[in-house]
Amino acid sequence: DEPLELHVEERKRQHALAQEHLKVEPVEASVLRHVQYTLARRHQPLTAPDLYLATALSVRERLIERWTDTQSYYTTKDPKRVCYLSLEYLVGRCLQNTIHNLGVENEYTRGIAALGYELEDLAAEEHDPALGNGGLGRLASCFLDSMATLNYPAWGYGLRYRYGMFEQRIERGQQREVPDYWLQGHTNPWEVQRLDISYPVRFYGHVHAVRQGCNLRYQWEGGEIVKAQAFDSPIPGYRTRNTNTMRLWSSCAWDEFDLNAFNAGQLAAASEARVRAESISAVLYPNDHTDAGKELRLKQQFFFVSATLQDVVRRLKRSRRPLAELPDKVAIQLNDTHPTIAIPELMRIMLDVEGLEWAEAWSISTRTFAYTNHTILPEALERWPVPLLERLLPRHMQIIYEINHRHLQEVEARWPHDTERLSALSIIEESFPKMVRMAVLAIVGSHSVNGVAEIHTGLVRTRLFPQLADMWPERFNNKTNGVTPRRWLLLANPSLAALLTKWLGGQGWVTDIERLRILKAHAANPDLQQEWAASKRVNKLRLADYIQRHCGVEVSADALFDVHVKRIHEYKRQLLNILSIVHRYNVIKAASPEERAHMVPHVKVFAGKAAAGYYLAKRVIHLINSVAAVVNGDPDVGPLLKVVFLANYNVSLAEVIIPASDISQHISTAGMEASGTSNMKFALNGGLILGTMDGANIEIADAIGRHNMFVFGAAAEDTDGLRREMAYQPPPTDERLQQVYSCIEAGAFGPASDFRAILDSLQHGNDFYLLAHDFPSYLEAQAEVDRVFVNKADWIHRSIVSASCMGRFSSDRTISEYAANIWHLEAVPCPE
Ligand code: H2P
Repeated sequence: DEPLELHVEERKRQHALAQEHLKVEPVEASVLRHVQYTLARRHQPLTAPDLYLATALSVRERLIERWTDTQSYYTTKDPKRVCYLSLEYLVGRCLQNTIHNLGVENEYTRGIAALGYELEDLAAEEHDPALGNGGLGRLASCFLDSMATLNYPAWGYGLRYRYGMFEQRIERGQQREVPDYWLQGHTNPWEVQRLDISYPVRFYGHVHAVRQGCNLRYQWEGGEIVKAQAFDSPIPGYRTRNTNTMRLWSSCAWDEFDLNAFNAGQLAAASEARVRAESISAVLYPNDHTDAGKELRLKQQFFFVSATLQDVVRRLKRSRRPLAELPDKVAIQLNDTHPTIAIPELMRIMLDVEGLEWAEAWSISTRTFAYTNHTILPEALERWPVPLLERLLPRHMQIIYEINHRHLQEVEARWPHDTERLSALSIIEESFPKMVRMAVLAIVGSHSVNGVAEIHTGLVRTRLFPQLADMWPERFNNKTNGVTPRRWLLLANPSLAALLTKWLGGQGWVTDIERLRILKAHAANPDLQQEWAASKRVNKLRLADYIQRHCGVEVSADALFDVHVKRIHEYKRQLLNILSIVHRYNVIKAASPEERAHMVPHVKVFAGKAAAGYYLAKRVIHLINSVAAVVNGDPDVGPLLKVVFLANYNVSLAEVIIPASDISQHISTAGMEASGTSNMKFALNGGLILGTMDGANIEIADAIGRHNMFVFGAAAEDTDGLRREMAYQPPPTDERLQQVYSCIEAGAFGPASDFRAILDSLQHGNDFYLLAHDFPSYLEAQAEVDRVFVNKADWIHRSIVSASCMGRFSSDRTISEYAANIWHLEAVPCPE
């Protein structure tokens, strides 16, 4: 045998050779090499999709170079790492993000131009993977970008859904869901299939007790085994060598094919297990879908968590460390309750596989896990039926009972005979059937519980889990969300990015948006104002072009662009917005030519998906499109009002919409939106906010000055009282709102029956979301928007001030706080 060192030396030499090669090979040559040898399309004409793929493969080589270096550096240094467990990621397109983070944009822009294409056009060929529902998934991707940029040794773990969030089409004004087979038609150049990394994951089966000395040990046996196969996506930091890993698990059969069944002539049965196994990572669940496919969803959660923990434990063992050191080497962040089953699974591994005693295992586990809560909406607080858990994960159910038993003993010791407290604090809800409250399990089993904005954390403490906060006040903390300035400013808004680089004397702002504050002092500078307005115009023209191409509606960039984009949900109140638009339409129709001459023309932009089973949300989409059809087709209204609904909202579309907004709406019923993150993106791009005092709007108002925002509506602390009053004595409906109802009922926007459910929810329901209550103050705030908009200098001044005061809302700040206060993590910069 040759000595090992020889191999190492030889590999070093090859590596240096490869690096030299990369350095000298011009971009064109590298891209064409991939066209010829990877895609094997030497004799065909060059098409944009081919060229995109070849470009991506060329960039990928540089990415992989950094990634493998980083990973082996981490292995040598063996620092503490963080594992971010999330069932959702909204990554967005990768090509330009990677090029920018690697700092090779000039080379690639020139190289691609030499081949006769524009880099941006090629970038648009990339399919935008939608492995998430909304803010929660996008936050996870912003976090991964920040962790890499800040050189934290971090892993993002998740599921590689074959079908992500559905593709939304609008047909006859209504949403139609089409499967989003994002992997179809091409290889995904941004992932590496790790055939060397896979784990078995068990379901069902039974628990077997064995006596060991005077102890009983439990073994989980039988059932069904599924294989978790790793797919890695390198996550590059911005202008740093550090390149982290997002590891997504894909499910497949442990035994590909049942040859015995096949030989016995049972053709379908032969591949049955494969089909069942593959269904686990087949589809992403929409988050407002409460009932469907409960068992499959729980299977997804356990599948992803089990593979992840096996991976974590394997890594710890590779570095020859005992499990007792786990909390010193790994922090695990649970993104919402979705991965909470990780707590009993880690306990099972430590107790049943590694033979630790309960007390030690529990101490290791709680010091490792931390949990983030993202909502106080009851529909999103997961509860799993005990019978389902007993069947699917019998050992875990036993462990959950044991955790609960010990936890309740502690409660009893501190508050003797307080049965009310006991039942509030129990992990098990004594209903029929009994349910496991995953959020309570997550809090009991973690050392940190955080909300995502100040007001939200307050509500988590006081309204959602007051008894738990009472028991462990030190566990609860706030980490206000943030967004990455790389994707949401540098990439999405090239004209504003260029302006900032010029006025701030360099690109330092990209990793430190606090620097934008310098601009505040120059907000009245006419040169800055003029350039600022010009940049906004470029973005508005880009969106106007998109609207023209996709909706066939012509809009003027002189109009006020008023944007409302996010998941369609009653609490986010797209309905309130469209009702106010009907009112605006009524006002325009009744106005004299002189009055019309003074009106501000508006373009109302909506986008967002409604969960497939969410009836009312889908009716709201229908209403928006029906109003749009009438308004846009009314020549009498002309350019004063245009309404568009842009189909299939996703990260890429957000990148076009956000930089173009004059106003964006964040108008949730106060107390219901945990944070919101698009509000941050809009403000950072110089859009003004029309919003309620909810979520992060409150902190944004503090940062930029409340007078630079248009605020309306009930305060969070008043909503309960208002609902009670309303139920006792319904107040009279605002006349303008009544007129809006009458128009809809009279069929102005199509058969009233189409919107009956919506009207009923407002008029005969309890108006839980307080639309009627907030309507007058909403109109007032809109009138104020119009008054300010006509004064261009004042408007731009506010726009500059808002953007320049958004420093706090970078996900770099958020991640630094998680690292310092929850994960206790050091940065590990990989040497160049
Ligand atoms: C949720 C909350 C938002 C929050 C986001 C990230 C679940 O996202 O509702 O208020 O900003 O998580 O913490 P969303 O509604 O956008 O799907």
